[in-house]
Amino acid sequence: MHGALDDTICAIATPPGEGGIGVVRISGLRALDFASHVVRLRSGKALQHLRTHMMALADVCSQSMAEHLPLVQEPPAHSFLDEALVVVMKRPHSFTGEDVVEVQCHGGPMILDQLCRTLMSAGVRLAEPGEFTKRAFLNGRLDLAQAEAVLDTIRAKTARSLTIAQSQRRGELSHDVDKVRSALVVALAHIEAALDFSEEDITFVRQDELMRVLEETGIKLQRLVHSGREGRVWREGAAVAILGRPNVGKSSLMNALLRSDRAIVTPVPGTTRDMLEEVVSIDGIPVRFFDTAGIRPTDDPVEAEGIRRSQLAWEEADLALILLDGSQPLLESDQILLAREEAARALLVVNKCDLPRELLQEELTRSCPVNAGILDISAKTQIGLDDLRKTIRSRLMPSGLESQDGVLVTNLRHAAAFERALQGVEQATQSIEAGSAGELVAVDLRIAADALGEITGAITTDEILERIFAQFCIGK
Ligand SMILES: Nc1nc2c(ncn2[C@@H]2O[C@H](COP(=O)(O)OP(=O)(O)OP(=O)(O)O)[C@@H](O)[C@H]2O)c(=O)[nH]1
Ligand SMILES: [Mg+2]
Repeated sequence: MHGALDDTICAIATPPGEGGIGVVRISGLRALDFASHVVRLRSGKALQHLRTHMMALADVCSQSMAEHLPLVQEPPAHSFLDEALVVVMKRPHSFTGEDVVEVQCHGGPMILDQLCRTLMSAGVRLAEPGEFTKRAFLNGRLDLAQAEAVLDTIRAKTARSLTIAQSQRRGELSHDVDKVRSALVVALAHIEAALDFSEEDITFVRQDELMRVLEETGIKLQRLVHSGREGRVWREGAAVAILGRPNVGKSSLMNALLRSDRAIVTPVPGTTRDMLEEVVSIDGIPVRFFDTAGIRPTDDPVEAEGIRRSQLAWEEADLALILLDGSQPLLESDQILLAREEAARALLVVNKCDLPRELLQEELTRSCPVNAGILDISAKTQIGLDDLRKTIRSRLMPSGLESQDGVLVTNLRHAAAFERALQGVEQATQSIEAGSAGELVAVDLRIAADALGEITGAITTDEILERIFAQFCIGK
């Protein structure tokens, strides 16, 4: 549970470990007061008198200084912790909307830890994960979708994911949601007014006008729902498993995609035993590639465990690449893989096309699952890798929606809410067409408007908030 808003919180805002600089962040009603316990400005000024958003040099102490200690007096030598730059951001012009003090010390875990401990002994509470961002939301600095985008911004793995996260953090998604929601709320108000005054002969909204509004919102929601089906990939990335019998060149392909010698490659079949996982940007999509152990019958328990993991990776992957060796005829171990049900959704990749071809086309077509795409590559000479990247991308993003204008839905919670909103609008449209009572139409429109309200947090519950902010790191 997050504490009340009237207490003051602190946390180390920089990642754990050693660094050039480490930042401790303090936020709350008494942030300046508490910070004065540990921070002594070199200028001799009181922290309260420091101009907002201006840096100042200070000494930081590991012992809470008594409040009556004159400002000009040096802190006792034994309690000197570090030299720091301090910035005060006065409410409401701070990230949280509260008074915030950030102390930039040297990035040593000992310094940062002791600084936080001293603040805590003075009465500051250690922040919970995401609590700074949660306060920004509760104080109206960000809506919920923007707050979630703060996390996406931090976690973005490719430039494109970052651009999308930043546009959501700036509020572009929220803006669209608010527009659609207010159209629905206005329609709802008219319907409800008509219900209240049903005795009197007043028309509050013409049916064709109502249908027009519902049609327009339906189209907008449909686009958002569609983008949400693929949007998860921008935010979380997609998993692509490289599968095949031993020695076909899986590890070589992994290395070629990574442009580094990450995986061990040898001419010995059964080289890879453990699964390797690395993220590569495929035209802006963060793709996690899995290099797996070659699948074949084996008595070796280590290899067997590797093969078991390969199969798990296949089941969990968004896309599987089945690699074949073009310089050899199709073997039984290849055929076993191709015959699997999941192979129908895989992409067949024939490797080693720099060598003379021994894999017969008719043999391949015979064993190949229907509709499977086939690509020729050479992991060694990089032939066909660009085509492979393009094909992977279009398999992961078949709609091409991301190349169009307009915001993208990348968060599963938002996607689910848009689906509910769309269902509500469709249901309401059907009710009107069927000539159902206004009450029924109103119920469906209310469901749709509330679902949209959950995205921006206009409507929310503690449970939703807790679930969202628990995903954040401490200090954010
Ligand atoms: N000529 C040629 N040789 C390749 C190519 N790709 C891989 N090889 C060779 O094939 C052998 C096996 O490559 P790996 O990448 O280790 O194959 P693997 O599928 O990971 O093998 P396991 O880990 O044993 O399952 C090595 O000797 C590679 O140099 C290619 O495109 N052309
Ligand atoms: Mg390998």
